[in-house]
Amino acid sequence: ADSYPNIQRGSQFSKLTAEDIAYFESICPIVSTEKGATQDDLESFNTDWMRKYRGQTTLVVKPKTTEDVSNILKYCNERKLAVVPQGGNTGLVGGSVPVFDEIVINMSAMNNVRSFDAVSGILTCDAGVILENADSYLRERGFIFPLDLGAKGSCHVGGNVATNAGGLRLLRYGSLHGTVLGVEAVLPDGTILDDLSLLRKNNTGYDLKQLFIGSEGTIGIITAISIVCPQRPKSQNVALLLVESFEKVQETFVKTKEQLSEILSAFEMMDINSQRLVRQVTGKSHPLKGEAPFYVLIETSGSNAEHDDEKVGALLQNLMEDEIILDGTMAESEAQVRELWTWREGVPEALGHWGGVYKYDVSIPLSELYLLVEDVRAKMSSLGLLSTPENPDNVVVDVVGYGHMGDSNLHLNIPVRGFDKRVEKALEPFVYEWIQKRRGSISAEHGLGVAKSEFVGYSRGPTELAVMQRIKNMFDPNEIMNPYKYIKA
Ligand code: FAD
Ligand code: 2HG
Ligand code: ZN
Repeated sequence: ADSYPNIQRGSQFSKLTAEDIAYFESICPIVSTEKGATQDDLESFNTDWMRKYRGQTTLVVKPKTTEDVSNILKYCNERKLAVVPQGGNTGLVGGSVPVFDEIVINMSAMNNVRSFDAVSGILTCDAGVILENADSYLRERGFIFPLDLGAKGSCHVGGNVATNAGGLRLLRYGSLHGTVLGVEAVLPDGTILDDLSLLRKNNTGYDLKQLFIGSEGTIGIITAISIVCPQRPKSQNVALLLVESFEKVQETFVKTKEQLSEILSAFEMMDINSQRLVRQVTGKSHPLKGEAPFYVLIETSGSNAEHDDEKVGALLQNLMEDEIILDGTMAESEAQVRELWTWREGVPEALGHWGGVYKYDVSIPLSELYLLVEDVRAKMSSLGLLSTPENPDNVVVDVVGYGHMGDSNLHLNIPVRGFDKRVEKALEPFVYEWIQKRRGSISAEHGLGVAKSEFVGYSRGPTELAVMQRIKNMFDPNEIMNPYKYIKA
């Protein structure tokens, strides 16, 4: 794990005392080395999902109510104790774990649904509700959470809002900036900001909740959210396609939008390397027999199974006849729907199978989306770092591209046998400069955390960054909230 050689602990921050611990213990459950917890007990709070980032906290607090959060932050602000808000700790940019000894404020004990209105579809719940639990609650009532992602079994809805997660169905349901109607948040000085609106429309002043969506714990702690949820689709279809070139993937996308229009709910692209890795790690056989450079997963969500089946069937037939795709298969049961999805959702897990992985989550104009993967592959190859049949043990296992093609969002991944300075030097700033040239984004949906904060200038100008810094200073003048991360102005 990184030991943050380029970051110094903020000298303004206090160190925890026995008195501090006693205060926190009087408020809520805590995990503390002062109270007999071992480093092992703290390991899961200190280490991120990728096992790339590791902090050294000795204290985790687990507030149960908004008032608890308020008391904790007020105290920390007065004492200048730095904190890290933590949801399900599935973030992919090192934002959810401490860098040094920041106190972890873990939100898992705030996990109740507060209300649901079956007429409007508006759900209000605590920030610590696990995404899959929120979705199960909605399923029982005929509704669906408008966000879905591979980490749903662990991530929190508060964490999703704090990162402005995009996920697998953004194409259909839009971003959280549109679906989240309200936020309850605690500011660093303990103020409870109640912007837990249940309204679709409310043009009365600045839209404060928007600032919290994607703020990654830098201006306050989200304690509850309200979100508008669609009806659960009665019919769902998934097709997996085999495509010979990225040009044909784009043609497939155009045809798919034309023919499926309102029922299209996901359009995901995976390259052959990603599929080989999933096969290698899971030992399963791929549902498509042949091999080709690209795979596309299409999902539809609608209200009439017969109508939807017909549309997807006709699309597949046309794509085959027009020789846009080489092959395709359509799920014929719910079990098959899930099975086909594993070839997409299982990619991040498979990538983590070796010693480490470098991840780049980028937005690129669609026509050049895959070119980045090809350029990085060529670079790794020319430097002799890429594994080949002749040199199967080279440090770079593979160069993989996949992602939310429907949103022009590529996930470039470089799985390695161990984190390696040579690989890092070849990737950065190369990838960022490549993105900047095309006016893309160096962080499409995962956020900045500690991983991307020093590179934000590749996607944002100095004026934008200066305004962001003013916002940060206004909310958090003592800089106790998730320090060393997010933007560096
Ligand atoms: P954490 O990881 O705990 O925290 C993330 C950030 O939010 C941190 O900066 C933290 O300080 C802050 N934070 C957390 N909770 C709060 C709160 N209540 N108030 C204030 N700040 C808070 N992301 C996508 O966008 N799309 C995907 O498709 C996707 N797929 C994934 C698949 C896998 C297998 C994995 C491991 C991750 C994936 N992610 C994806 C990344 C990640 O799951 C999301 O970013 C998720 O939204 C993080 O939620 P969390 O509760 O785990 O937050
Ligand atoms: C996904 O879409 C996640 O599966 C993870 O955003 C992306 O592994 C990644 O780079
Ligand atoms: Zn993603």
